[in-house]
Amino acid sequence: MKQTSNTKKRALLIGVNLNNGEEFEHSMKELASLTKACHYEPVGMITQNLPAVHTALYIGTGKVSEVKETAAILEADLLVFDNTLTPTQLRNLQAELELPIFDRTYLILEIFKERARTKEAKLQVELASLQYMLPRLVGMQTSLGRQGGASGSLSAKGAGEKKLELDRRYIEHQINGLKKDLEHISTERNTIRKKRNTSAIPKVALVGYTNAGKSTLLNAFVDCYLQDESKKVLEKDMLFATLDTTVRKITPDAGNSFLLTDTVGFIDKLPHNLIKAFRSTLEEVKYADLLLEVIDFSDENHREHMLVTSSTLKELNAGDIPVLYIFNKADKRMDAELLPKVTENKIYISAKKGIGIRELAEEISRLLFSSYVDCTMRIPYEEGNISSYLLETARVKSTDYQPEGIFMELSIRQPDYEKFRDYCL
Ligand SMILES: Nc1nc2c(ncn2[C@@H]2O[C@H](COP(=O)(O)OP(=O)(O)OP(=O)(O)O)[C@@H](O)[C@H]2O)c(=O)[nH]1
Ligand SMILES: [Mg+2]
Repeated sequence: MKQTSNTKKRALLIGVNLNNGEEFEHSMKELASLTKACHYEPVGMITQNLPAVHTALYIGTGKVSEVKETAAILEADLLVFDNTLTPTQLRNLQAELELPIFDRTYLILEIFKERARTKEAKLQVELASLQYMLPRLVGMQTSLGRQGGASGSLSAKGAGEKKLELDRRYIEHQINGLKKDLEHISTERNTIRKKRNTSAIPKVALVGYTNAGKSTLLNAFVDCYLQDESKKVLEKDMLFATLDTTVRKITPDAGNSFLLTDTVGFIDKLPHNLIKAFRSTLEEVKYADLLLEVIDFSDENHREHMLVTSSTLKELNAGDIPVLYIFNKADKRMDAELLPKVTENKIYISAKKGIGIRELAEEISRLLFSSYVDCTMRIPYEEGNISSYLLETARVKSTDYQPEGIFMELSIRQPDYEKFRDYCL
């Protein structure tokens, strides 16, 4: 899909404005970003105000010829529609407009396809695109047929239909195979997660709209507390830079470790198939003790982005997990000396400049470890597993190795205190 700038395919963007709101303008801007992320060049935009989309054509009948003329004038190579086209709309439009037609979902799938790195992410994207393709085979075939200059004879048509049926069966077979592979990976992931659960280190997940700065924040934590460049992840000014889940153990101070997970970003109208396909990756979110919702505070649409994030979280059954709101990129809107700013459940930081990372870690610790109990325990040497568990999960203020056992001055989570209170002095 990669092309050099002078050979980039030219895309004409088409949108239907249903509520005359500002939202539409933002959504068209986002469509242009998605188009660019697919390495196409947006060369023009046609919009139409309608009370409802046209069932058969998406845009109004009269608008179709305007699109045709404009595409010719602008020498467009392809057309990009702002919303998911139904299979019927795609087929009808394809018959009227003799250019390749893409929609928002298709672009997102293409970007995911290009960015997927791990085996699991690749399978997930493959599954989502086959599911998208299956009901649209007819529309896609028409376009292929036209490009190939197929004859309109009856026999040719019969052969086409046969091929279509074979394609359909083949794709269904592929879909089933992919689902099985993914289930298998998901079982493995559960085993790993269970192992992690027994270590009782609280889990914190970074969530939020794509490009908000989640990966940059993970890297800022690595800079601050791990100082190991190899533990860093990709951060980049593009939509969907991250598709794979990464987990890092962060230890701001003794005993206060937590596991920090970076996840795939959300977007408005994220194709449903993709959410389903990425469900196992995003399960990390469901099992988190705390969510860090990263918001691009410098983006004028950040409020809409927050709504999208909260509805996506609900869809992932993660709507009840406590959230700490992180207004990131605050360096673009506020004076540096005013940062970081911490309020009730909000914190204003700059992940890129490393401003507010320690304050954020304190907030995380407060939220995760506030139900801690201070005590002193004597752990016999034969209970080595308990002492190592405590060293890993509790705040250990001092350890003293005496003949009768290890004396530990601790700040320990309430449930662990109940569990080990027999060892308390
Ligand atoms: N000015 C400024 N830029 C930032 C800040 N944090 C992140 N960025 C930039 O925002 C862009 C996106 O950052 P990422 O960390 O890749 O965003 P993400 O949320 O992981 O995005 P996806 O993985 O695509 O969902 C990068 O170009 C970062 O350099 C910040 O605090 N200030
Ligand atoms: Mg990222």
